[in-house]
Amino acid sequence: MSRTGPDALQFVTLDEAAAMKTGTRVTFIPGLPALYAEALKNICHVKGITLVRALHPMMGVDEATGKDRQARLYELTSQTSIPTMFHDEERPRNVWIEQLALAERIGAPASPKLIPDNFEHRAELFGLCAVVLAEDGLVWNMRIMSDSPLAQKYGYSAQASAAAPQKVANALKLIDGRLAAQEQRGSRYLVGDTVTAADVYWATMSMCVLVPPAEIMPLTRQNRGMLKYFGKNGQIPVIAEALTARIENHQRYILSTYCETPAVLGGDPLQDV
Ligand SMILES: N[C@@H](CCC(=O)N[C@@H](CS)C(=O)NCC(=O)O)C(=O)O
Repeated sequence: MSRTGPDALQFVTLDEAAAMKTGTRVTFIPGLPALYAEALKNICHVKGITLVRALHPMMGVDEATGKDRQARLYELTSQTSIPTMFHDEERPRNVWIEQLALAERIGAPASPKLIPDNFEHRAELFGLCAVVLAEDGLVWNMRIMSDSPLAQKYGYSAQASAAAPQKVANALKLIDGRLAAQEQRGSRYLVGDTVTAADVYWATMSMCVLVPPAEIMPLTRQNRGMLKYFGKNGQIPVIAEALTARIENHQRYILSTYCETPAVLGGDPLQDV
């Protein structure tokens, strides 16, 4: 077990998580709302799934041992991205679409259905989620807007980077248009008349261009740089132009109504904003 303070949230190690034979375990970085991990946590929250939080090893080489810090994670999952999800003795799930299917299956019987039965709605849901979460989607393009070790993993080049803000804006326009059409029908949700995975994923991932207030996303020593960076993304002119009050209202509504708020992050909370 690892703790960062006397009352801090507990995280088991990756090895402990992998060795457990029952329960749902998801990897996180304490204090940091890594977007896909944060979104999966919110999905599990809506589904009434109790999570054991495990430590996700950071990229890079351990100074003491000279070894790749993610070697064990790679051994267990054949990849290194955050989050990985273990459930009972099933194979680990590393990709959002599989994690969502698992959460839907193991969620509490009375919890909202996040993947609609209606196939037209389902097609809309997975289309919207892919525009936000899949390769060349909104988050992917947000990551390559500037160069970094993470951006390099996602195909950073000067050309791809220059095209990224417009792609982010195009995704925002799609979401806004969708919300407007739904509003006309009298629905506050992206698909149909009830909350779905599209709302939960979008509301969480949209933080990368629209930072919610501290009542929703508290500040930590670990996340302040990231939140500042997210805030600056939202000020890039083409993105700022596409960020509507409708998008903001939907984000706040979904996060504060359905998700874990204020977000519980572990790490070192900061009082000052
Ligand atoms: N594997 C996830 C995506 C999660 C993801 O892209 N995580 C990034 C951080 S935002 C990451 O950990 N990348 C480093 C790596 O792949 O090693 C999925 O496709 O659902």
